[in-house]
Amino acid sequence: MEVTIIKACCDLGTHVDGANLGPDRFVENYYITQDIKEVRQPDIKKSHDEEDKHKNEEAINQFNQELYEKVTKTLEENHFPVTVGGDHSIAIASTLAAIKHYQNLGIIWFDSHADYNTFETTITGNIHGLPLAAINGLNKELSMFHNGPYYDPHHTVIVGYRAKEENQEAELNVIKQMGVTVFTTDDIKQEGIQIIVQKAMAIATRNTNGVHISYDLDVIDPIVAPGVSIKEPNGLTKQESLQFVECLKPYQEKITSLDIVEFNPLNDQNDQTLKIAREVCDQFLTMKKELVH
Ligand SMILES: [Mn+2]
Repeated sequence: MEVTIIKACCDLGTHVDGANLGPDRFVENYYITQDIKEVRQPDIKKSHDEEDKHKNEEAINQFNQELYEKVTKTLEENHFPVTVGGDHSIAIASTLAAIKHYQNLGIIWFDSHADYNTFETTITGNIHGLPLAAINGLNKELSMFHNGPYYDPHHTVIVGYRAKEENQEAELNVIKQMGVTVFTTDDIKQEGIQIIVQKAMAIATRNTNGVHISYDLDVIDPIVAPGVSIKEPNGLTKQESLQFVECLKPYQEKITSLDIVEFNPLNDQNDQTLKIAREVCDQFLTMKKELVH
């Protein structure tokens, strides 16, 4: 199966600058033969207004509409889309384009944060804290370019969660009410990544046509992957973060689409994070190449 890399150059979803530079750095001198598409954020002044709970919403929606169209086109060409971010708000477009195409998908959100805020629970108003709730059909303002279907929370799984945030209780309440499954970093440390991937994929594949994988690099410990916008200590080892993809291999036919997000080259040291991001991408490229459709 052919793969297309879609560069989603956007950092409007976070107050930290630099994630918009991630995709260019990612493909620079990276010897891949895949098709490349790109979307660039509009040149606006970022909102830093504390009262603003919808920071840069209009520009993000404009960006995501364009990205949605490019991912849709990629799927129509029968290519496997790898969307490289960019902050995680870009996944609203990539994931919804995938479910539009396949109609009924599960999702694995591999992330140290739940990204499950609503406009009611968010304290910062940074939209990269809201995308997973948006693709479960909440925060409708963020998906006006999409007329359904949405991801069913019962086939939505967060893997690697460990963030301690001020509004954690409110966010976790929404997750619980919606029926999303959460496996924490502690669960991975206790049970091993293989068991957790098996459990997560059982939930995401049950009665669905496939699974989207959204891989946020901040799930990895910031000591080995510092090149992200929001660092969460006590994360996964480099080995665990690569094993995650290895463990997905038995399910390769089920995997429809991928994001690799939150690479921020301004925070990286000696290209450590860049190298891991490319290794993750290489693993998926190999996996999909072995699949002849
Ligand atoms: Mn995220």
